[in-house]
Amino acid sequence: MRTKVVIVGAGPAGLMLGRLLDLAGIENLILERKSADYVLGRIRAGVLEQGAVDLMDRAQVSERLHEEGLIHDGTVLSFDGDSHRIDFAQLVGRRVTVYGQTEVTRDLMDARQGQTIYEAEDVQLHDFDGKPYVTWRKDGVSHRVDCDYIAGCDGYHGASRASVPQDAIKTFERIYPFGWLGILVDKPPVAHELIYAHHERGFALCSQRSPTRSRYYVQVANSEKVEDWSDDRFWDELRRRLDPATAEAMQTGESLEKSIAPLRSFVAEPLRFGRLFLAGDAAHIVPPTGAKGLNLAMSDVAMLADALIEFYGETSTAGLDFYSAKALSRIWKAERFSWWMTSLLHVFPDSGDFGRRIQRAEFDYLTGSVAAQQSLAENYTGLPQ
Ligand code: FAS
Ligand code: PHB
Repeated sequence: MRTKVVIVGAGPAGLMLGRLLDLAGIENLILERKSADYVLGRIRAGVLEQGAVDLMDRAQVSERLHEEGLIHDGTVLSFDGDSHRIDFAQLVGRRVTVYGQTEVTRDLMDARQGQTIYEAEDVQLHDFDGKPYVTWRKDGVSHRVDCDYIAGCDGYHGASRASVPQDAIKTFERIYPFGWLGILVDKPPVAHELIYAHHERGFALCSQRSPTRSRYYVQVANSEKVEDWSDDRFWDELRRRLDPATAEAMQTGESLEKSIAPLRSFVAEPLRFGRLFLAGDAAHIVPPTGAKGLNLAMSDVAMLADALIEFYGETSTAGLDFYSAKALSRIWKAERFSWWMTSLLHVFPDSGDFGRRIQRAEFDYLTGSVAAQQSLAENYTGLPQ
């Protein structure tokens, strides 16, 4: 078996890359460890930058996004009950679209033309410094595919980055002493736009998926277990972290999904190893505070697709040679913003009184400075590629 590009992972990064290569007539094969239903069952991101929306347009999979996506001109930051709206449209002339990652993944799955092999076990990458090939097992049968290039889109715990020799890769990591307990509920959102709230008990986020479906998060210690959080306990804790009017207005109900996500900042360098390229969460992780994870994955694969299209079209390797440096430049700016938003809005157990005063001063400076708000707005709505 042979193909041009093997993509490991059928999350949003792998599926988007596969779609862009399909449209360019570049043969590719996606290998995914889990079932399609399992991939769709993971509840994750919810906010798309304009760049990601434009990429969905380019991939010709944006019809439902434009019908169902919720365009937001701004967001609300709340700090110990003081609220301030950041008006993206007025500050930087850009906006974001609320559209769940599950829906992005579904749209890309439905449009997939190339072959995707789900429940591919023990995917292994071989000889990506020479003549690359990938092996896997399915239903007890071993398989091999030879290829020109491998795109590692298999997330933080995937096989691709793990296949790189330790002395060939450098990683940068910050693990936060807390995670996000998230709940999905079929109740109308408590507000028209997202609310990011800092409270002495911890961070809270009021997000949404549609006019009838909401997504909420509370910061919890890393030691917390989701089974210890009944729906009622979640709603009580969330209300305590919001201003009284919002807490009063919130409609609660039975959770459709409830899970705890750990928070970390992580970057691997470089992103190219011979004929293997890393993209998406395989290359980097951001704390979800800045809504960057999915959007970074989209911008990575847009760059990688352009580089592969250039190679197969003009036999130029310029895009491939420059992919790592170009992607990392944007990745590190998103890492900085995600770290900054997380530092501003979460309670850190070891920050002390001085640290808490600095957070309050950061919020007061932000809400009093148009320049600071413009900086937040241009980062949140997405920096140029
Ligand atoms: P993904 O992890 O989505 O996809 C990788 C795929 O590779 C998976 O389907 C996996 O099954 C597959 N895979 C793994 N190992 C494999 C192997 N050995 N062989 C074959 N396939 C393999 N971002 C936000 O912006 N907002 C959020 O609120 C948010 N919440 C998150 C919560 C959690 C628990 C996690 C883990 C991430 C969250 N993110 C959030 C970030 C998330 O949205 C990612 O940025 C996004 O899924 C990145 O997409 P991919 O790079 O495709 O990686
Ligand atoms: C979400 O809706 O899941 C979401 C929105 C914004 C974030 C993180 C998560 O910053």
